[in-house]
Amino acid sequence: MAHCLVVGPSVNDLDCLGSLALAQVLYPEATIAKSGRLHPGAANLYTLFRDHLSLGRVQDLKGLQVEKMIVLDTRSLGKIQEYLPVLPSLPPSFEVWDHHKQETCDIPGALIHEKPYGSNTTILALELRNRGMSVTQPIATIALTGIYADTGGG
Ligand SMILES: [Mn+2]
Repeated sequence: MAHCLVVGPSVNDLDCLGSLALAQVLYPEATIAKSGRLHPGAANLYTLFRDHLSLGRVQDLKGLQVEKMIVLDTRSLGKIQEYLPVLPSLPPSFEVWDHHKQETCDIPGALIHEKPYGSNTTILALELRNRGMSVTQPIATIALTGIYADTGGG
């Protein structure tokens, strides 16, 4: 059965957490995993909002057959290494949402959605708006924190 897995770079920062929160709305069928390591600010936000997030742990991915891996806020294979060893095989397809336009993508065959915005969360927020999708208040709060953190707010 085709299955999507959404991840961000390890360590997850606030922009990554914002991106994961919006991915939860964009990909309601997907499994979404958080890194085992969170930046201190992201760890605080996660503690406050964990009931609104459906983020699995890396160890829970064991044996998951992933048809497509959706990668947020990075395009570097090195930054998603944390998740790959627990999967039975390398996912056959990758989709990337990333704002690091100056970086080279080394994820094999990745389809890249990229915009030069200050925060990666903004790319996903605009995609949701384009699709006419709305988010709950807690998800919007997490997203705004990510945008604020990556655009000069902290
Ligand atoms: Mn970012």
